[in-house]
Amino acid sequence: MDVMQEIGSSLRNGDAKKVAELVQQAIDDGVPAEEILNNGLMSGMKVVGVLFRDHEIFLPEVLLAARAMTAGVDLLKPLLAGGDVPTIGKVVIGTAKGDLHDIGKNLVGIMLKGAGFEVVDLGNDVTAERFVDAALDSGAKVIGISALLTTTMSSMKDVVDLVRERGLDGEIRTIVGGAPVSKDFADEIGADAYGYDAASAVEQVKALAGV
Ligand code: B1M
Repeated sequence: MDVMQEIGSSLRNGDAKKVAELVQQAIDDGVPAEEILNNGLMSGMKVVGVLFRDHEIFLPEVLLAARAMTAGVDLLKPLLAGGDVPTIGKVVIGTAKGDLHDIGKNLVGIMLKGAGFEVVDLGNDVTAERFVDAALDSGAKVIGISALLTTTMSSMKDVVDLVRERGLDGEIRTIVGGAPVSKDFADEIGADAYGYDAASAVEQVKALAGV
């Protein structure tokens, strides 16, 4: 088994210590951070999702896998975010109301910081009011909303609608993303952009912020 497969299987076993050790080993061996993220951690988490869907593992195991993933991502953070870069804009991010999944949203935040954005991270289970108020308070021109549940995708529309209701469209732009979200859904709810993954989120936010 190569180190990427070992990272994946240790993540599936919820062994945060082993994941951290292996990720560090891969970093020391010069494996690019994006490769460790995609071929090790994300691949492992994909399998966890399938096993959970098929009732072969249960919530406590998924929670342990999530902790193991976070341990790995924490080590990759400085590499993904890069060095000091000049600030090019401000973005408010968070996970939609009712949704506690934050690993993908955190990755989007890391990559945005790496690209030079100041990121106001509101965490998870964020109401439409908190998103819009935070953008107004911080002067952010973009709000990024993540959702992992089909049941919380509708909360994204609440944010887009509230931006409109307050007469802020054009001034504050919205981008949505997360595993169940699609470009069609983004268009349907009137969001300004859709990010497929963290890297595409950065490209889209740059375009929205005009930088
Ligand atoms: Co849950 N969960 N979960 N879960 N969980 C899913 C999402 C599920 C698909 C699993 C499954 O059944 N196969 C399923 C949803 C089904 C559905 O809605 N149709 C599910 C369920 C059902 C649930 C609960 C309801 C289970 C229960 O209680 N019975 C519950 C809900 C809790 C709640 O939110 N209210 C629940 C709980 C949990 C844990 C807490 C145990 C844990 C989350 C821990 C945490 O996040 N801190 C968890 C996990 C880990 C998962 C899976 C296994 C993995 C998610 C993840 O972190 N992926 C997930 C299965 C899956 O997605 N395959 C599953 C890795 C992450 C890097 O990817 O988040 O997709 P992702 O982010 C990507 C892109 O989507 C994109 O960029 C990221 C990087 O590429 N992206 C954006 C994300 N946000 C973006 C924003 C953007 C742009 C791009 O712009 C703003």
